[in-house]
Amino acid sequence: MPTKAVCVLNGEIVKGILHFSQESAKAPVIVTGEVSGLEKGLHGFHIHEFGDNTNGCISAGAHFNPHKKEHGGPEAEVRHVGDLGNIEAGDDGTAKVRICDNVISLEGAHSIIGRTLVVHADPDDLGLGGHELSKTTGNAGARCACGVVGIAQSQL
Ligand SMILES: [Cu+2]
Ligand SMILES: [Zn+2]
Repeated sequence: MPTKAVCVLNGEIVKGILHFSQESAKAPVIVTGEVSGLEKGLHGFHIHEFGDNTNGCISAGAHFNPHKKEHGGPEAEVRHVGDLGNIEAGDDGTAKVRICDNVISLEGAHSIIGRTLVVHADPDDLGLGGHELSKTTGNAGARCACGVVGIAQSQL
């Protein structure tokens, strides 16, 4: 049985539902779903460390980074575990998400269960932008919406 998780994003304007599925502990995690209410273009998409939204998305802390590495793109060798890159919204403000990632997991030390998924206002420069924030956050700007990743009903 694959392990499944779900995240509901409930920002002021930005909304979404993301589904996570993993066939086994060593298998990639498939992330699918839709995010609406975005400005057209790229938006940083990360797992942040804490599943704490007491002060909105700010309480989620920094990018999930158990190995104390620099920020990077999802395909980069040096990245935070939580670095999932960008999602891209079309003219209608909706991003259709389909990500396959080999670093995040739904179990073990890289588990994202109980942590927060954040969608940002700006593009993640994947660590390459030369901005003072490039190597920590990808300079992705404000947190438009966030939600805690939780265990899903397995039959869904
Ligand atoms: Cu982020
Ligand atoms: Zn990062």
